[in-house]
Amino acid sequence: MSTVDDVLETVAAVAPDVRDGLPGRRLTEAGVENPSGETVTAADVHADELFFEALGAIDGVVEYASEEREAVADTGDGEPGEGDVAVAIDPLDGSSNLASNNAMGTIVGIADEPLPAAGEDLVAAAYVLYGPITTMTVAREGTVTTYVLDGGEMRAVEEDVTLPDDPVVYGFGGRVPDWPDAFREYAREVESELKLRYGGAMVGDVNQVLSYGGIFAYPALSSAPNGKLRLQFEGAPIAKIIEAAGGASSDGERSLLSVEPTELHQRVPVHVGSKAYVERLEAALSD
Ligand code: AFP
Repeated sequence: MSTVDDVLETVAAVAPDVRDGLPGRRLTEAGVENPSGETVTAADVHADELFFEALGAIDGVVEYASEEREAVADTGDGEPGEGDVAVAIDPLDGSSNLASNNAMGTIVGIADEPLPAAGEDLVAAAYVLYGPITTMTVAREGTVTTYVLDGGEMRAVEEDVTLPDDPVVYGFGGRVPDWPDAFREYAREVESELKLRYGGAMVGDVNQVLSYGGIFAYPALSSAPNGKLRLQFEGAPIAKIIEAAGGASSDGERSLLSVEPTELHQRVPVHVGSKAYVERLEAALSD
């Protein structure tokens, strides 16, 4: 079994423990901020500790980086060798949804280069969706597979997942007054064509786009030109999955997989979904 297989099976095995730890941490803040300056919940910390302990123990996982940790953690496996990987993880994406009992997720990027890695260096990416059913969607070797996690075991339920041809939903983060004019005009067009689906956790919103077709964006904001989402822990792994499913991604100008990594917690405007809507977005922003 490859190190990539080990990582994916370990994420699946840990996911039930993350889910089981949610009820007791529903309204508990950890009293600290993460490197992005966001309030960290006790559930964030718990998930990060579970994943670090399990993933760091895998032979071949030489680096572990998390949205909740300042720096890359060396897992003590020495210099990267053939087949070794670096793992970048958002342990609990959408943790502010816990208080309102809405969907959350875990996002994982698996790279064969040191972190921060470019999206093109991801050999696999996955997200776990803690929804009515706990599922895991994985992109590797150019194809996407969705699994149901039965007691931490991966059971494939959909192979070669692709975005539907006819887009149906959209979800845009940020506040309308904070959107740059060009994005606001684009959004007005999209709103007249698709149905709004925005739940506040990227994994849940992206899974709607993967299931029904359409576009998810957390765009550049007037107050935050690089948007809110992190390239390493959200943008690049999700782009890997959506592009492998026949969709497209963009930071407004180029695929998120082509964005140059400059630092571990760098933010990036994120637009992912059906190719036609991503192409229209890039045209709208280039005018
Ligand atoms: P939290 O993890 O703090 O809940 O943020 C979730 C997230 O990073 C991403 O999953 C969502 O798409 C986005 O932020 C939601 O941001 P808004 O709360 O500004 O809509």
